Amino acid sequence: MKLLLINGPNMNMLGIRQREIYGSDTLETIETLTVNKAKELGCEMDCFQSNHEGAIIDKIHEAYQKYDGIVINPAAYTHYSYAIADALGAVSIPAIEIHMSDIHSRESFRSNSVTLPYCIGQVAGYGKESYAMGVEKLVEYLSK
Ligand code: CA2
Repeated sequence: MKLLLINGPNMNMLGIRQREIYGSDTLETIETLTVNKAKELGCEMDCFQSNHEGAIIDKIHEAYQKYDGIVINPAAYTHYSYAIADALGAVSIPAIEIHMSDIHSRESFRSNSVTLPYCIGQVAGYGKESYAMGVEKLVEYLSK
């Protein structure tokens, strides 16, 4: 199985700023941990991060007929990007939504996800572990 990991805006700043919320690991470390989890489960994984909505949409479109599943942390786009939500809906690739922080116990605007209806589920609040948990759930779903 081929999986794609997508991280949204500001995730390239992980480990550099706001370590009290998101921890001290860099995006590179998190990508490596996630790819290793995918390998453990017999899957290949490519990684992509962008601060631009259109670039994320283009990547989701490119994933059509190329990847079996998507692990996505849309970051702040989670809360308002109907365009990313539509892209996930358009390709119909099983996707799982990841958040490092518990978006349900932070500012009220963070608790709503417009992308979740186009995902098989959400893992939030377990820091970098959210990613590995998400890969497990996605592979379990794809193996059914
Ligand atoms: O908890 C998550 O994973 C989030 O998706 C992270 C997003 C936030 O907008 C979502 O509500 C929840 C923020 C991305 C990271 O932003 C940083 C900002 C400064 C330093 C490091 C990361």
